[in-house]
Formats: sequence, C-alpha cells, structure tokens
Amino acid sequence: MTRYQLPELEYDYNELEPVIYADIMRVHHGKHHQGYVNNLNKALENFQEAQSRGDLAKMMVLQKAVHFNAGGHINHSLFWENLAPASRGGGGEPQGDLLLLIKNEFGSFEAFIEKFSALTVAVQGSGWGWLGYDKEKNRVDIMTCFNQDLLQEKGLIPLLCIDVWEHAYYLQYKNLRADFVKKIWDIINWKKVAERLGQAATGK
Ligand code: MN3
Repeated sequence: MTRYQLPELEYDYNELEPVIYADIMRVHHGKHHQGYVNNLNKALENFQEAQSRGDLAKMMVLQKAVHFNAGGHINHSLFWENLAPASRGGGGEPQGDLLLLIKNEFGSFEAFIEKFSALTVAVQGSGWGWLGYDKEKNRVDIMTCFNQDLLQEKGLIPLLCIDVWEHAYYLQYKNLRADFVKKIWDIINWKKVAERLGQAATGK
C-alpha cells in the first residue's frame, strides 16, 4: 500500500519572511501537514483492514477520515508549490495565457486580486480560496472551499490556493486574516500557477 509522505519544500522556512514567519512555516508544514499525512496513512490502513473484513459500515465511517486527511495533504502540497520567496520569483503579476484568462474573466489583474481576496477573507471558519480552471469552457474562476474539501469536487482544476485556516496566519497576524491575504500576493509563484494552467489546458 502507498505510504504518503510530507513533501520537501523548495525554500527554507525563513525564506517567505516577512510575509510568513519561519515559526508559522515550521508548525504549518512540519506539524499540521505532517499530521494530515500521518492520519491519512493510518486511515487508509484501517480502511483496508475493514475492507478485507467486508465491514461496510466501518468503511463508511473511515471514509470521512480518509477524505479529510487526503484533502489536507493534497491541498497543502499545492499550496507550498504556489509560494516562492520574493527574492526568487515570488510576487509580481502573471503573464501570457494565464493573464489573458484572468483579464477575460475579471477585467484586470487588480480586479481579480480584489475579488479573490474579498471572497477568501470571507470564508466562514476554516477553508481555502481558489483560482480554478474550467477546461470545458476554457475559463478561470474563483471559488472557496470549507475545511479540506477539494476544488476538484466542484469540477474545477486547481491553479492557485490560499490557506485561510487560522493555523496559516494566527501566530503572526492574530485575528487579522485580511492582512495575511493582502500580503501573500508578494510571494505567489505565478510561474507555477501558469505551469498548472498549461498542464490543465493540454490535459497532461
Ligand atoms: Mn493549513
């Protein structure tokens, strides 16, 4: 059976400062994400065991733990990749097809940032803000998800996500989620987001 593992980051914990302090990264990646990975492996193991016994009720109960922890692992893995230190390409504006699709949908890059930020800050409780790609219509859209639900469950391919669970910002920004979302644009890895769009559009 596949054992899932915590992905290594392409930057050090302190390299996203001052937008995200090293302390947050240490806890967020090293503890929270590791926790999702550990719990996912455990839940899958128990699920398989229940399956081998044909215990359908137990499987249904365990499915919730699989869903939650797999979502946590998948979403965080995407999140780390779509961040980059400002000194190494983070921030700025997207280019090419990505910028074109954003402009088609929202009018301008600035209008997109404003709408994405407003919707993401407004997530009730814990969740994520997303930019996703609708392949059928060849357009991008902003959506929010609760807890560790996947954007894929809403029929979109994930391009960019921002984690607005309190563990993502509380140590540094306290209750000011809006300040965190305002600053995070300085470390968005638009190159990675564009790469995902390219893969989504060509179906690879
Ligand atoms: Mn998180």
